Amino acid sequence: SIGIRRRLKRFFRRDGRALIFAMDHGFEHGPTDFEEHWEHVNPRIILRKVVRAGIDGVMMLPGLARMAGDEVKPNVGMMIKLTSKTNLRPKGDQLLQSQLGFVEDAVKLGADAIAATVYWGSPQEDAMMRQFAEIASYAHDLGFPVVQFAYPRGPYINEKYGRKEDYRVVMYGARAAVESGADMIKTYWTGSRETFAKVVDAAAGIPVLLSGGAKTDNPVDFLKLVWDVIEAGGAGAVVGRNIFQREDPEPFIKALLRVVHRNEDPEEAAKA
Ligand code: FBP
Repeated sequence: SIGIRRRLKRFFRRDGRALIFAMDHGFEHGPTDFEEHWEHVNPRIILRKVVRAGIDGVMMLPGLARMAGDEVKPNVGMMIKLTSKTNLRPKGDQLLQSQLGFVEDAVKLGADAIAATVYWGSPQEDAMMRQFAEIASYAHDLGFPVVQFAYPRGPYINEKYGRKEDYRVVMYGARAAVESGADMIKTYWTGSRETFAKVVDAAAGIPVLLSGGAKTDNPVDFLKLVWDVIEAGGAGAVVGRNIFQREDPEPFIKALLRVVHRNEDPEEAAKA
């Protein structure tokens, strides 16, 4: 619908690319993720910084949106994620994300898009698929785009492919996201431009964004990774730890924006 298309555009610049800040870690990993730079455990402080640096969009769970959503200026896309899991669960039970909020809540909180994770290949795939279908059906009815964090994981994937980042696995997850109705996909890096380009192809025109991952010691290494994603036809990145675990995230975000939107060489972007 026109509503879905208009809202999706709030995240992307005219080049069709976006840099989105992710901040669901306090729930999904636990507050220890913020200990690298403890000040950023306060959502207002870090959101103010990322918005000031010119970020295109932000992603969070409903509670932080309610508390600090007013830091997200009207020109910044707001993505509200409705599923998660805590790291407190036994490892074997962590292959399922549960729904912790509802589409209507997200709409009331000013969301421009609704996000949900699916662990494709998990023993709990059935429940997650159904959960995604319910969220997507309702959101689409109301004219809201749906973002799928398409994360293949589970024992069978490890057994058959060795690692969840194998491009055949990531590509499968991206394709499953498309076929289950996602309007935007967030997924893992496959290790090379060639393989990531296949993931982008499998998504058949639905934008594919990189899921940031653990902070790299050298900031330029992360800029290079994002540059590879862009060169492979990716639509940008959703980045958490590589932003909020840095002492001074603002210049780093500006460098990321130059790589994403101006195809600037990572070394040059880092210097500017
Ligand atoms: P990062 O850039 O820090 O990796 O954030 C992206 C993200 O998807 C978060 O939204 C989420 O909390 C986390 O990574 C999940 O990571 P994992 O399930 O791999 O531990």
